Amino acid sequence: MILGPSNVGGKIETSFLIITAACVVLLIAVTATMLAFIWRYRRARSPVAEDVEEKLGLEIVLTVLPTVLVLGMFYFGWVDFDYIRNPPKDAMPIDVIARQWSWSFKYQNGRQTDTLRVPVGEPVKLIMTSEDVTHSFFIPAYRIKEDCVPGLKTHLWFNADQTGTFDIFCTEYCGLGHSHMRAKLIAMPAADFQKWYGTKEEAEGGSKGLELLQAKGCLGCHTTDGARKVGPTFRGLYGGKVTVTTNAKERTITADEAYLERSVRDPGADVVKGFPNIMPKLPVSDEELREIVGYLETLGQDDDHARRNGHAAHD
Ligand SMILES: [Cu+2]
Repeated sequence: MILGPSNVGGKIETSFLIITAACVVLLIAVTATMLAFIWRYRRARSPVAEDVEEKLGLEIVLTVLPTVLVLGMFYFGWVDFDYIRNPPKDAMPIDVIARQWSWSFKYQNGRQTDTLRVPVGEPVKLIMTSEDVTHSFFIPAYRIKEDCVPGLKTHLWFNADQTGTFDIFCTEYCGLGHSHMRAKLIAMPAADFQKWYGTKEEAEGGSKGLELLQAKGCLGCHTTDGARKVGPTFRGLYGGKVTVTTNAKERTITADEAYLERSVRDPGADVVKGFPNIMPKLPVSDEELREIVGYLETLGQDDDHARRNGHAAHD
């Protein structure tokens, strides 16, 4: 049994290696036999074809051996598949919500984040669905992958064996922002996890607005630090000038409260120059929208960032 960063990863790795080893042995055996036959039955030595007599013993061996081999592969595959498909009863459930183009993770106590945090050494069950199109949840390091389908609940489970940060990808092409649909899995020592899980720690600056941006998955496409992603950064957005396309006409407007609210409620109304019109409409209540816009205002105006972001400069 190979040890990986998760229990499941090690099992898949073991099955994979057993099957690969069987294939290598077969390849060598078949190739060696073929070469021996080429030599043994070369024309110079056997110019005339001989009648080949039926050899029952050989036929039985050639039937039984591959059957045993294939059933052996099936056995290893099935046992691990069964293990991987059936989470233990005490596994901690976490809801995974996929949407264009971000992931949300919702814990039993109502906590919602854009980073999947799990305790090492405890089984975790992911209950997954999608809000729009079909996505696929993939943790390469753990060798697990499952589709997220709208209207359907699918699941995965694992037990993190080691602490660490691992990539999460969407592996089902789901639209223009697909390649940005990434998240992180953080496997933490159980005590640290309990501390994080138990305290309703406030996000940077104690902002409810930032928490909402994380929970709604906005930060999958936008940043708060000035970096450009699929969408414009929020840093320096408020109060600055933005060049947008409205009804196929380009215009420069001030990013005020009304603009920010409209951009959330009706993302296609004013599309920022240099960015594709791909933002989905997210379910946001009026109160949540106020919190979000209030937080965006604190990120304030900053010409430098604004210019880098493709916004019109002030001069
Ligand atoms: Cu996706």
